[in-house]
Amino acid sequence: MALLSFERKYRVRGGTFIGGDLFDFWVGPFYVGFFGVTTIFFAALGTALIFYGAAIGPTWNPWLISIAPPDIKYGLAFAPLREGGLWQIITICAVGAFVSWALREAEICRKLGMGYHVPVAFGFAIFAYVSLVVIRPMLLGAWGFGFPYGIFSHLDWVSNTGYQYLHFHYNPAHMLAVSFFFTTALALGLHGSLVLSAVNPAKGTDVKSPEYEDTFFRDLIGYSVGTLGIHRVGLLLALNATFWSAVCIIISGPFWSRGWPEWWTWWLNLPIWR
Ligand code: 07D
Ligand code: 07D
Ligand code: U10
Repeated sequence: MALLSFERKYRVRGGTFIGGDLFDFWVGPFYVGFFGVTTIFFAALGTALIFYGAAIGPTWNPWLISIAPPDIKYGLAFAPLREGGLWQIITICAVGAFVSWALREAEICRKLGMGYHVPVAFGFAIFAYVSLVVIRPMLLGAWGFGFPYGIFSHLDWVSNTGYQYLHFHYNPAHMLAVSFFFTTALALGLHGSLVLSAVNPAKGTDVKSPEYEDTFFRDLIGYSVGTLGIHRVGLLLALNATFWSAVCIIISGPFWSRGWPEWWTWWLNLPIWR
């Protein structure tokens, strides 16, 4: 069935979590739904507030615009708008927009009778963001520990926060996260290239079946995880990358406040060296 006629066929009512039929329609290719409206609301408000922050700030240079969180002295209280209050409302808008987007994905899954894998996966990205601007600041007792919203300023925050622990590479959860990110890229490189080599071969040659893909890896490394399995592996790798990222930043401060190299003294203190 052609894609456009398939879309017409599945565009039927139902599957919504909330709002019944009210927002159960499409605008062009986009499904709207209750959570489409809340997405637009939070995203529009958050973006408008970033523009407002830029307007009262020192620059319109897009690389340098920055909306900073409140000073640590405000703790977990609301701060005045110009002293971090904007950052707090923008954070609420961001969480609102991201969660709305995930729920809109889930409604689309229900309409199509599909699994919830995509919204669950996006949930891990939201978790990483929330760990940076909600969970860790709350554990440390001040919103001021969140990162500033600006292209370069957020890089400064990452660098400063890293050096606060002397050598962030020694954070064991950071090591796991980095390794999972690298492995995700390796897996996607292998998967993309293998599929293209089989189903998009040189002109005049036949498209190859999955058995060829399996055989390639059995010949090469003695085992093939299979054509369904590689997608499970990919998802698992990507989710772990984000999950261990969230862990590595949540433990930095709330659960380990010294330099990360020092954490490894447990290794030097193992009784086997004595
Ligand atoms: C390709 C999907 C499309 C998404 C894009 C990003 C905005 C921001 C806002 C002017 C893969 C859209 C960007 C909406 C405009 C204003 C106020 C996804 C793709 C194209 N970062 N980060 C970038 C975000 C954090 C770090 C680039 C967001 C943490 C480092 C872009 C968040 C830490 C580097 C960006 C976030 C961190 C970057 C490219 C949220 C640890 C780079 C992103 C909401 C995770 C790189 C100048 C990309 C760069 C970069 C956006 C959080 C570290 C501006 C939205 C605090 C070290 N980050 N980032 O391709 O070039 O993502 O920076 O959490 O080197 Mg960042
Ligand atoms: C948080 C993004 C969520 C995004 C969402 C969606 C929009 C809409 C709209 C396009 C998690 C946003 C959508 C806005 C856009 C349109 C239309 C993703 C998030 C919800 N590090 N490090 C990480 C490496 C060093 C430090 C993570 C490598 C130094 C700190 C990852 C190296 C020091 C923190 C990672 C390296 C240091 C991190 C980031 C190498 C600095 C964190 C990925 C090779 C001196 C952060 C949860 C991530 C973290 C983090 C990789 C070096 C410090 C594992 C490869 C030694 C302080 N680093 N790092 O988390 O864990 O993505 O955040 O040297 O906070 Mg690191
Ligand atoms: C994968 C795959 C696979 C495929 C695939 C893909 C993974 C099996 C089959 C998909 C992969 C690709 C296409 C590859 C490229 C993708 C990437 C590199 C990832 C990064 C992507 C991007 C950078 C693109 C990002 C673009 C986005 C997010 C779209 C932006 C769109 C919007 C902001 C609109 C969203 C729509 C919403 C929220 C609902 C609908 C709303 C409207 C249309 C607007 C009008 C609003 C209303 C009608 C509601 C009214 C609103 C109200 C009342 C509130 C208003 C309030 C105010 C304050 C204004 O595995 O193989 O192939 O393809």
